[in-house]
Amino acid sequence: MIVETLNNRFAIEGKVKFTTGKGNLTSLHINSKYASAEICLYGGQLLSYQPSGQQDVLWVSERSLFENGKAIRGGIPLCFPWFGPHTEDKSKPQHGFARLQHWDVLTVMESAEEAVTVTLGLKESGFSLQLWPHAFNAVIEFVIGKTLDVKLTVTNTGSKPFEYSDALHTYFNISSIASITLQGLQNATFYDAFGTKLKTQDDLLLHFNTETNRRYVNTAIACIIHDEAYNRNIKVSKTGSRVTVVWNPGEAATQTMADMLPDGYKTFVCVEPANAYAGIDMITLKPGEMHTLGTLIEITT
Ligand code: TA6
Repeated sequence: MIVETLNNRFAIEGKVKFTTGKGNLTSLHINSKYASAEICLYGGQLLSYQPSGQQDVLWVSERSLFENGKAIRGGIPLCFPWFGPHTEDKSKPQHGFARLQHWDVLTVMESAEEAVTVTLGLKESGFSLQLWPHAFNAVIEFVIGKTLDVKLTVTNTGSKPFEYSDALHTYFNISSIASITLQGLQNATFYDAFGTKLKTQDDLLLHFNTETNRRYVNTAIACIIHDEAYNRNIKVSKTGSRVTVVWNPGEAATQTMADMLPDGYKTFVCVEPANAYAGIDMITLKPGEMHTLGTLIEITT
């Protein structure tokens, strides 16, 4: 749908408007009482969430591509219907196809708490069916207010059961990877990247001195990013998720990524509510069933 039509249907004077952004992709800009935000319809991807008086909570790479068929590096990429590489066919896109598709705007509403709620939808298409032969209805809901509430709900609209994994692959904007810490995963068990050996985190706080790529399993509790230089803590709660992925590529791996500046790794950390482990934490839906993966992001100083 063209920007003018979207504005005619969904714009709210002074609060919500659609524009054509980088790479000719359509973006939705929100200015609610307590925060501003930008959502790109390509990928259904939240690119910015900035509570008043704060640095942006989300990080987007200065070198990110904004191009059909390529993932946007930053914000909250939606990983669905698989997380990471496809288990059987490595030629299929990493992290699934949801972040490579244009999502439809379903609703834009202002709520009594002076937040703005936006829902976007994605259904099976010729493109998706080639990659994953299932009928589905995915809805991503963003509530932009004093806090940020994000929910990805997937319904099986087909006639046979399917299995999928998903993640809200959130890139948090931080002052410096060397000085932040992450709390909430003490005693949790994790796999290093795609490793098969289960380890336990003994420490209360996770520090980032090198490339970090951990999948914590069977953990449902909130994580807190402590960022002294930005004078804030970011609390990341979640629902419908048993895996938390924590990722920062560190210096060496960043040099191999064309869509990142050489020092890009220094100013973000990914903390990702997920159901992401093939064979352990997949979601199975029978026809008509649905599942919601959610995260609530709050600044606590
Ligand atoms: O969430 C961590 C991870 O799965 C890493 O293995 C790393 O590759 C990252 O996601 C980014 O993936 P992307 O396909 O966006 O480059």
